[in-house]
Amino acid sequence: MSIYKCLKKLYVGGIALLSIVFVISGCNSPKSKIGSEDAATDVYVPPGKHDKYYSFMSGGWTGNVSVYGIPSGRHLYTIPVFSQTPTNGYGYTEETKSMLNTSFGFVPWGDTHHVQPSKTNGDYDGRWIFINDRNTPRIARINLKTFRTDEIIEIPNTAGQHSSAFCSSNTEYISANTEYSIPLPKPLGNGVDVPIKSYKKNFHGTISLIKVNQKTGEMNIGFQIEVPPFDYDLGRFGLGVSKDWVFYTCYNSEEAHTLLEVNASQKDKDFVLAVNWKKAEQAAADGKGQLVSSNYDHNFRDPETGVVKTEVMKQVRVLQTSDLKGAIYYMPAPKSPHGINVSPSGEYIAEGGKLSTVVPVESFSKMQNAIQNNDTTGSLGGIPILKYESVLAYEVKNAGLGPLHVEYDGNGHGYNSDFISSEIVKWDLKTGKVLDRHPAYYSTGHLTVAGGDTRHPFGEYLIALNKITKDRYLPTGPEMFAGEQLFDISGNKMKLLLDFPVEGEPHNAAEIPASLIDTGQVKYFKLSDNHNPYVTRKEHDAKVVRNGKRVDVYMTAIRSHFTPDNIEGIKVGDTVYMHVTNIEQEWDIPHGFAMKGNLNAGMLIMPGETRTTVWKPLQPGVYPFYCTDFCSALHQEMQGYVRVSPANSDIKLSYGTNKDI
Ligand code: RUQ
Ligand code: CUA
Repeated sequence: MSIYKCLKKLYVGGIALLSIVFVISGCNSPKSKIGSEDAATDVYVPPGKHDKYYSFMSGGWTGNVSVYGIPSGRHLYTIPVFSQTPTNGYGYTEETKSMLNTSFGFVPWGDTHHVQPSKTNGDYDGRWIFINDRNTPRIARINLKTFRTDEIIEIPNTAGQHSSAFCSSNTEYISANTEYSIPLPKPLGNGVDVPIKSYKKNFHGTISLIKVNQKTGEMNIGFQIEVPPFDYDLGRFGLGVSKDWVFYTCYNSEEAHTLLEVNASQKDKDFVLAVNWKKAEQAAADGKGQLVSSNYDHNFRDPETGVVKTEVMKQVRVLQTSDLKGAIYYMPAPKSPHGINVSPSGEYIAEGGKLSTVVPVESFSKMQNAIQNNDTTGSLGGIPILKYESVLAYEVKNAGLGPLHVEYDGNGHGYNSDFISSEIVKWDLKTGKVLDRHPAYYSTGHLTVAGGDTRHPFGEYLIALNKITKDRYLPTGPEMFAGEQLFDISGNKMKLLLDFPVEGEPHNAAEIPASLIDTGQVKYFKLSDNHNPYVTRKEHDAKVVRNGKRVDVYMTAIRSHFTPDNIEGIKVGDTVYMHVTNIEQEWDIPHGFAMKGNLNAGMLIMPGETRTTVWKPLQPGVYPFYCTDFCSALHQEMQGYVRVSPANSDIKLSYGTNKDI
């Protein structure tokens, strides 16, 4: 486009700043970054080639985790976590549904916020992903060998569990918390049935530290800490020098319980809560605090049978702040801080100021000095408050409007996202001097740098996780996917490479190098290792067994038939368990199973595995079932029939494949 046309377009184009930016970008000026053409080659991953990183994104209200390839932005997979997922039957089949048990009952949905990869020495180790459910306080552990949820633990005495699921440097603990303080049962509080207006007196916050078994990854609640009724928003463990500490932002130190947008935004400063988890762990080990009866469910995939089991838990150890002398502090932070992120060395702790125009950055060494010198201004709920000036390293000025989150590139830079001014701002980690800024479209929540919360960030790419998509894609009615933007941050200036829409509302994401994950993948399950109680390893062993009104169908699936595929003698009033074993022993040959009239999702069965669906036929008839996955050229032929007779019929149970029954 000529300069003349370009200028003319500027006049005709738009008045708003944004449209000017768009138009300039269309002029192919050499400095143009937005949508520049060479960006295409930067994100191009040729057919048959793999991406360099896996990006794990929380799915927000999808309740799941979605997996993208970076830099291409390809959607690789969705990992079912807290939501029943009809795509493969997770949460519907007998083997998986217990994963969604809670002390409230079966909860088929979740609100995932923070994806956290497991770490060794402060760096990702490619073993597990942890993720929280904010609404029904739970933490899940995903196995990165199978991309499956292996475990979910509920967190009692907690509500609005937002600042999780972050992990310590060697994945010793995952931390969880209360964002929405609540009344607690006796003896922790005055009971749970109290007037809302008695908030200040009767409501409490809690912090939970969940211990992770280093070999198996299994989680159990180590201990909880009762804290004042503020809203604990986000958290991070320290790294390097600060690795024994965990930090949380909190707002609503006003202790408001209604119209929070006004009433929780009164004070100029709220807090960062800092806890020395090593010392707290010691206090719990020394028997400090009390064992409090609390109901919560612990669901895990039995490693032997592959079937999910629920363990009903009854008590938890709760520490009071008085048990944690010298191990718990508040540090003031400007007005309602949101994100909190620790730099790779562990020295800098930055908060998203949210309602403040600066990003405050605390210094861990100054904090230690302030503790030594008892440099405090009073205390709250037994927690000493360190002086702001004594712990502050610097404030990043001109950090944009509505700063929410910070990540680091490992080359001495911090980056913050801005919700209101829609931009990414890059600054010098030693001084806080702003070095670069780039618009984002629109309203960025989290941002993620590859490895940006580890000891050794990979840098290279930054992704802005934008809340508002508006005009970025073809419209899809009132509801649209959220949009992510990929930046190249390897040079002095950030360069926008790619927009890609993503499922749900990804709150945060983590990029793990493919090489840490792709070599260890499980490709199919060995049939000889299948110890599901209803496994059928050979067609010859397929059978149908009646026990009163319960009928168990032991069925096999292999290209391209089921055994048995004709069944008679089922009656109205029966409960029929269809146990289907996929006896293939090859990668990427699933079979599906769906049954007409079954009030349940279909299921996808991986090679070597058994899955069970329960069917209660309500009317006599002949019901076809079929394979839902196009598994071979004869996939259409992979079907069968079940005859259902009236309750009082005397048709005998019979079954078979390739014979008249
Ligand atoms: S957040 S609202 Cu991580 Cu900024 Cu959940
Ligand atoms: Cu098996 Cu289609």
